[in-house]
Amino acid sequence: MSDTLLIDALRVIVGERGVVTDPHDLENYNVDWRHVFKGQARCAVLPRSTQEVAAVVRLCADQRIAIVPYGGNTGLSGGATPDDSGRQVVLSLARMNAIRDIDVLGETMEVEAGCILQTAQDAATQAGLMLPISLAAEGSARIGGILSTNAGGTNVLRYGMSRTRVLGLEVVTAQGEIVSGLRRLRKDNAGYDWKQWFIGAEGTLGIITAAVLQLAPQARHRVTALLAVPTPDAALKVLRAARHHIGETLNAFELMSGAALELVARHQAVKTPLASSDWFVLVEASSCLPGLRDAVEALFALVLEEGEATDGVIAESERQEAELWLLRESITEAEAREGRSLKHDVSVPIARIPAFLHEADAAVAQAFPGSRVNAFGHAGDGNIHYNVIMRADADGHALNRLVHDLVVRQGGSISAEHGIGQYRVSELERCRAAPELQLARRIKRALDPAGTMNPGKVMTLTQQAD
Ligand code: 2HG
Ligand code: ZN
Repeated sequence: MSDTLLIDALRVIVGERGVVTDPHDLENYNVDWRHVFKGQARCAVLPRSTQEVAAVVRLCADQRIAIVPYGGNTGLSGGATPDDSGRQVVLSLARMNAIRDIDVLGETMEVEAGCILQTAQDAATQAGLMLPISLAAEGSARIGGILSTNAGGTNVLRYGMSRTRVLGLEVVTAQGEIVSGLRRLRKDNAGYDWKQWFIGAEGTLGIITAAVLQLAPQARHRVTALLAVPTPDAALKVLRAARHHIGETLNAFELMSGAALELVARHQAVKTPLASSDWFVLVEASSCLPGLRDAVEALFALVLEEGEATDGVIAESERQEAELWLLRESITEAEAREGRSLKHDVSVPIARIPAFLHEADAAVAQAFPGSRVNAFGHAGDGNIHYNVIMRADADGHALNRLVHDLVVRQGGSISAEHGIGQYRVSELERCRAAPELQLARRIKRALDPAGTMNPGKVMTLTQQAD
């Protein structure tokens, strides 16, 4: 099918304004926000309804045209960036952004894939509830992308990954059929839980068009605090004490190196209220019941007395809370301004974080002299962003292999929350055992036999052995 015929056919489905072909406008779809991944889309198409998504997918499936689903373009693994063939069609969900329904008693929200996370959070708050998915990119990330990548964020410790929020899902399959399972049930054991196949599949099996999300009661009493800790080991002792003393109220337990906060001070002019330290921990806890602040103060007195923390501050106002979070949420931007950095979004069993950091720091310093480690992350979940700032000519693949080998040795994962996208395909295939990879390929072939759904992401299909 010629470009002109394809564009005309797409316009019939989604309307004149729903197809982007202008090279300047296509740039948004060709490049990820960090400008690390670049491709060339044939065009971008923006359907307004699930029926339109299905019609676009059917047209492309007929013509064997590959589709790259696209949310808020906030990913860090290139999952929404087309290849450079100029043949792939980017399908953006941006015009499907309705919040269809909020059920206050059942604590659920039915929402379309293109809704921005923050909009969905605000709607839940207005209804007297909360949507407990929280991440730095929440002002731009869209629900479909969040679910397709099973995004993590800062309160996974308490509320789980995005997957755990999903009660029901509506998808368009690779063949262009609409499968709707928009049930708002907490209990639904009727056969295979097929929605899990699409959550975290990064658009390689079909397109998520809407979801029913499980909301949570608002935890109105909130305490946010920053602690200086001497070592990652001490940070874990604080974590253990926090889990023991304030238990399920702990939303977030974020570890940040002193070096990470120096980057933030340099590039974002945001400074920590505490004296310099090798490590810091940002803690947030919340509860429906009063008395939390006293419990957190008692906890802090304890860890300061034991020497597990050396200094600390508890936010006194919402403004101060926001200032403490700004430190944490500015790290990614600050790192991007510092120069070339290679990201390692790794997880290890929590107890092994100190050993991993120790081994990785030594190995990286030895193999890549002059590189600088920017380590921070969701220590309460065992997830460390072990990013390395290095010279433009340094061998990034060798660095990735070195870090990932150490992760695997500690029983960890080479992607905790950012997904595989196009960035980690070869590393996943190197680090995961063959039976796991074969199982994944079998699912891919069953659901997308023509291989038109986001090809080249998550896995390659060249090994046809199984
Ligand atoms: C975060 O935790 C994000 O802030 C981004 O997952 C991490 O920049 C990164 O590596
Ligand atoms: Zn993160």
